[in-house]
Amino acid sequence: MIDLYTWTTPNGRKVSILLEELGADYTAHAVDITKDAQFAPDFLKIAPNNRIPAIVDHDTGVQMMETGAIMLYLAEKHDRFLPKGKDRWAAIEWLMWQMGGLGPMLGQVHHFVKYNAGKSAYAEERYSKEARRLYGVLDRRLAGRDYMIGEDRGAYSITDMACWPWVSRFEWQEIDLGDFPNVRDWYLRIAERPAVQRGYQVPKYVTDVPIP
Ligand SMILES: N[C@@H](CCC(=O)N[C@@H](CS)C(=O)NCC(=O)O)C(=O)O
Repeated sequence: MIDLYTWTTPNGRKVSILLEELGADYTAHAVDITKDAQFAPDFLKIAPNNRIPAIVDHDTGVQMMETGAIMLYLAEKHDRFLPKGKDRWAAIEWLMWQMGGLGPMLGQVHHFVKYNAGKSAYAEERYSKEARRLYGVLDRRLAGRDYMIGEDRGAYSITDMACWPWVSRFEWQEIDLGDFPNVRDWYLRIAERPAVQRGYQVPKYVTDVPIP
């Protein structure tokens, strides 16, 4: 059984969507980052960077923070959603692109454009421009493909699951998906998946189990 410590944000949803896709046995615990729960000393023991999400896997004794690492761990543990051979490295390459580019830059757009509009014209322009550049990169990657990684039209993988929750906030980013038709089609294709719809709502049921 896995304990997932999370909140309804893009990084949290990356892991809850993967756990739902895997049909894994897990319990979600809410770490309300709007109330600074990520700074609680008990949470710090499993997430030294004070960011959600984090997991404790009671089957293996592994506990982890950082979504890129958690997604690779879960994909390997279940032998699913991480391609083999050359495509494995493409999956990791684009997962790192999400971790180092798409996520952090869109996070800055949320901060400056959505929540603090008008405070820094420079930051709004810089991160909005960077967001459009990254959507362009993703749109080119998805040309002629259904999913980001794999032969022919590609196969759904953790790389898609890592990028999708960030794109799902395109309205906050003032992005018109009509300008990026390959991203739009990919976004809608993944949005139809029942596991994605379930994972998006986590943590719906808040538990009071203490962090081990
Ligand atoms: N690189 C980290 C980023 C995690 C992260 O930034 N989580 C955000 C929510 S999306 C958070 O915990 N924010 C709380 C805060 O900023 O104090 C990961 O991928 O796990």
